[in-house]
Amino acid sequence: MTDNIFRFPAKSEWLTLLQRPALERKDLRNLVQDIFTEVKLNGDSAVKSFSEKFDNVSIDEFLVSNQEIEKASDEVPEDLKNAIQLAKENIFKFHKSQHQEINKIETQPGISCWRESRAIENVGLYIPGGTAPLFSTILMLAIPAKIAGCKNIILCTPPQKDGSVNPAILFTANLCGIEKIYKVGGSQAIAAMTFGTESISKVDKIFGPGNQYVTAAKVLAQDFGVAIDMPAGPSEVLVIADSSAIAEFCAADLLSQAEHGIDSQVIFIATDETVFNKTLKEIEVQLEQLPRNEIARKAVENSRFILLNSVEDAIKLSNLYAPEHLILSIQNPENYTEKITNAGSVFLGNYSPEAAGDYATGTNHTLPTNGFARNYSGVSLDSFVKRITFQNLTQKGLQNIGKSVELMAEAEGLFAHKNAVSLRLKSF
Ligand code: HSO
Ligand code: ZN
Repeated sequence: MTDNIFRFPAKSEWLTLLQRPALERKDLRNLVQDIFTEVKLNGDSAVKSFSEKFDNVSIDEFLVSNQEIEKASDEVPEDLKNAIQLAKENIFKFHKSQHQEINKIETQPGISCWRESRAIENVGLYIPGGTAPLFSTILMLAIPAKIAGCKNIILCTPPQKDGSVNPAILFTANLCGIEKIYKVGGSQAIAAMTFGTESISKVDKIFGPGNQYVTAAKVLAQDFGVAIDMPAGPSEVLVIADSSAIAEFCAADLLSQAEHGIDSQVIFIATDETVFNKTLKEIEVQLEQLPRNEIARKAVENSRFILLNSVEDAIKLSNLYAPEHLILSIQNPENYTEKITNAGSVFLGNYSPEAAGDYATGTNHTLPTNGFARNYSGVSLDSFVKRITFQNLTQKGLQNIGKSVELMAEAEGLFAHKNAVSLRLKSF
């Protein structure tokens, strides 16, 4: 791990040392394009054969039945159900509070302008299966979709080898009121939601994480008029620690992101040498005890451990990196929040682990990765609505701006535009 450790690097080195490992994006476009063409042409039968080919599972009925949902509910332990319920309530409260009242503005006497939100009607949620079935992501997507008032919310998730779906996924989807859950994964699921098939309906926007095939398919879906939440990249956390930080906590936070995947990136910046050294040791100790130790170790190898002189510098460096998650294990963290310019979600103080936000504080865990925190927000209620602008002009309002519009239209050479105003002005 020693080539990951940087003690007091010069500012001129910061950018290079923060470079994310280049994503090994194989050119999947052609493969995904072929899948799209097939699914568009042959619907369910194409989806079925791709599931057989890529997931080794033969599914005759994609739609999960009520019996399957009931069985899943019996299989989820009561205490886990209660935990999911608690998370649901907090996520609901926070996302409900994001609702904005209509704000009518009179830009000039007789001219009022306002915006109204309308739900995106048809949304598709993709939930990966794989080594860690992320049922918590269902809460993060379905709850704001419901609050927004999306009419049709469908969910696709890959079946396990025996054709079943992880019970916690089914339980959570049902708890959130998702009526249509389909056992379909991979690019074929994204293609099905893009074009619609006999059994899977076409959607307007696709949300959710996935492997590189799913991400490539989501990117391609946009060519067919379907919007996406954001292109998902590997998970990241950046922890800033001063002398008040607790090394065991820092190590645990870093490893909690590292265990997501071998390509996860964790960055540790300390301003105190004792905390720095202790955290490095503690990572080794905790790694040994983790069931996903091999995954987490690989991610740690890709990561950076940096010692700096001040919290101010640490925040500057963090802003340059634009992490998906930022943890401030420092004294009086609230004094620094204004200085944070690029981050997906921020956790303040020693008792705010990222894991709490991943599941249950109420904030959304679908966040911008790979530097996109510079220009994207995480998923929120806004992600499930469009905003329509309205304007209403009285005679007086049109008189107030009429001359200006005429002049501008004429200057652009657009006389029909000018006329639309002139005719009205003359009629007054
Ligand atoms: N940390 C992940 C979200 C997640 N964690 C789901 C656990 N379950 C997003 O980067
Ligand atoms: Zn996580």
